[in-house]
Amino acid sequence: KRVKKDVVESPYVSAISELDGDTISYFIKMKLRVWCRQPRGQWELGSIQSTSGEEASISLSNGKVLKMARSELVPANPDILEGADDLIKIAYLNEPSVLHNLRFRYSREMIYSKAGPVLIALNPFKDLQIYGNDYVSTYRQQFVDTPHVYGMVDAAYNQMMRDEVNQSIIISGESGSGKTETAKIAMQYLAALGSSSCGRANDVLQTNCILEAFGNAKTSVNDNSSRFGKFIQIHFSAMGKICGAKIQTYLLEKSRVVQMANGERLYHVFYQLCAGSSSSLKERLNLRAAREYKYLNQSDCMTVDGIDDAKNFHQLKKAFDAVRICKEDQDLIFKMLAAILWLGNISFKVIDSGNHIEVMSDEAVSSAAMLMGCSSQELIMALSTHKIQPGEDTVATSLTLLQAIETRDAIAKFIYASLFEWLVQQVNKSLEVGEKYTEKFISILDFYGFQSFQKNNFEQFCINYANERLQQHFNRHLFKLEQEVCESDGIVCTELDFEDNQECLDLFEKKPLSLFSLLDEESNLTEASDLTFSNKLKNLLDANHCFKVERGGAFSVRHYAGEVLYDTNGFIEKNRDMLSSNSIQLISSCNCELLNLFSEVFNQSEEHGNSTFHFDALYSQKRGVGTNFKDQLFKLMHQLESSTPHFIRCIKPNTRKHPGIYDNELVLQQLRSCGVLDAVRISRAGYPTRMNHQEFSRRYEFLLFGTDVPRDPLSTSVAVLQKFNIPSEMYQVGYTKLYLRAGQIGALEDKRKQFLQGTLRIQKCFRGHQA
Ligand code: AOV
Ligand code: MG
Repeated sequence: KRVKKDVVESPYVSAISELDGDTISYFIKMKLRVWCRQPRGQWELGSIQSTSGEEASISLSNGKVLKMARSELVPANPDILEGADDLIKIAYLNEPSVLHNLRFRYSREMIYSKAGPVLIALNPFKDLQIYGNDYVSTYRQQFVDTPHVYGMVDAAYNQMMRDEVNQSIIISGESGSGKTETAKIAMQYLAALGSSSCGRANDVLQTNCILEAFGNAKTSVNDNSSRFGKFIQIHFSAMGKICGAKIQTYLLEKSRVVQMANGERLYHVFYQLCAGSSSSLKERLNLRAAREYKYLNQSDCMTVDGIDDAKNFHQLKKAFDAVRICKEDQDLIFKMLAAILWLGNISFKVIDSGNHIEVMSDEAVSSAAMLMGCSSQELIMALSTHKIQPGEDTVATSLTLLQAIETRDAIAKFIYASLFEWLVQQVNKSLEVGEKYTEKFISILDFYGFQSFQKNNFEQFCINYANERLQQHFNRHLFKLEQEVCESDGIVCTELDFEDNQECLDLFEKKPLSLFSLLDEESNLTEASDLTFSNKLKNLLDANHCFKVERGGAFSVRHYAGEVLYDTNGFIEKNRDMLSSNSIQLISSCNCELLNLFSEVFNQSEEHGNSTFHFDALYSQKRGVGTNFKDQLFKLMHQLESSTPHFIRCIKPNTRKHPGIYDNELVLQQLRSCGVLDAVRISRAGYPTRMNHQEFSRRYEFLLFGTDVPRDPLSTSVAVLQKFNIPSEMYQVGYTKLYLRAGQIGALEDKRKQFLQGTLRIQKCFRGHQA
């Protein structure tokens, strides 16, 4: 189904335009409640007192009376719909109504709402008493059906057990919106349902502690920000017990090993190690306090309120034990971390009138060398020289200061990233599911949301591409789901129009002229730079509708969630992610089990022609970080597509990380970019109000008084609709539910109100007569 452009740019524009002029006229005629747009863009509730021409005079709830243009008014929903737990139930889907509804619920600590099949989770920024064993059993026994992560996970679990189909829970949202917490809440629920005597469920929960220590850090936005994407499959036996798990991680933010912004921290584990290690470990690692390490003290932030690094270090060691990482391996891990910290303290002296450097031979060099298992001299050579091989003879040239710093940092980043990957492998080995147990699984995806900053880099480029893929999955699924609902309830489906973002995806991935393939092509040229890359894009991609060349080597992409400007600075280098041949040689020759293991990737890359780039191999075609990520994502999508998805959208109600504050603008922008409004639109296109026949007849049956009231709810529903002359094109009658077009429920509510007021008047009058 194709395609209406405005849907993508702003779901709200189309949501609002759903309300044709007639609806507003009706509201004006009936003097109903409306939302009025105020000068600064915010909305106020009011009711229409009188109208003349294009103007209406509105009385606001604070008593003020305003004159407003019709175009500044949108319908408010009848009281009965206030705080609806599903946005689909809102009769008039418009910006202020959706925001008001979520705000109404948030102020009553109802942080979860549905938008059709999607669960919306507003971050409460405080501990709510809505989790734990009692709640698990309440949801397990289905005593309540108020929206909750537990409810959604329970449905997934039941579906898995009943239909034997794998399930996935896809969580997205901005940084700090609550994805990781939500994923943990989901895992807790599964662990509670699926725990057995073998204790696997607890082991699976312990992985969170390890991954968070190594993959999370304090950022300016979130004190416990995940700097990687995570996909965990939790496997269940035929009896529904957890029998293993498998974790896949994506795009760890490597740069955070060596630098961060002020007020932020590196990965938690560095601080944990410094704060929590025993004196004997400290001695073995020659470990100092955190503030003595340059990587750590670049920022003024060493500790975080509410985070106890020493305590977390003990928990980390326990978690290592739980997933059977032996003490020797634990020691090796800590050694690598200490080596990275000492590498950061290595400094350089500029010689040769500023052109070259010398490594300061001090404690930093000797400690780093000792921990890595090489001699100080070998480390110094790797950090200060670059070998070129013209023919047989090797010529070593001295590096500049910038090159030396880059080389040192590249080694640190390489060690850390390899360590992270290796750890995930160890965890996976420990939680591996034996062949004979392989049954079904529920996977949970905790992935970075769409990002659009003033300046966007290679990281945002990859992350937004991933979101574009997930969005397509989301849209296609909802569309399919809606059709299934219609079919099973025996009604005719409305023609849905939603934008498919294939064109934007093609821009990224369709060979030969795609952003990723051109980036690899350029990365493989020795003389390439970010400028040659951006020129190439300009020449070859200009015709694509989703692509625009911008000034200063930048370009912008029209994503489903809005246009994003990317700065090509650093693209080539980050895509190559290379290590100098000197560094590779050093790492391979170190007397350290882990480093030897990590260096195997270079041998493999030569054999298989993929994996990482490095200086000496630039002439052969290598795949860059971008393409590898794309391939990883293809696999992920394949896994998601072969499972039944459940979507959770996390929303951050304020940027101050405070409970109780709800910032309309901020919420709105997130609802847009996570596609929630599209979801609502798709799910309610045509017939937004859905009520089952029992509910409907219970509420409106009495309006039929004086006529023969039919017995069954379905006939009652139809009789009510007919009595009030609701035109037949305004509704459809399904087997289980009534489907009403926008505005119809409001009209019926008015009838109901008028009728009740009439009855009240008659009663009063009657009593008056009696008196
Ligand atoms: P994120 O995963 O979405 O950000 P988190 O899950 O780390 O966000 O949540 C951020 C913080 O919000 C947590 O540390 C909690 O303090 C609070 N929080 C979130 N959800 C809840 C909840 N249900 N109950 C109580 N507090 C909550 V990032 O990983 O930065 O994208 O990269
Ligand atoms: Mg997170």
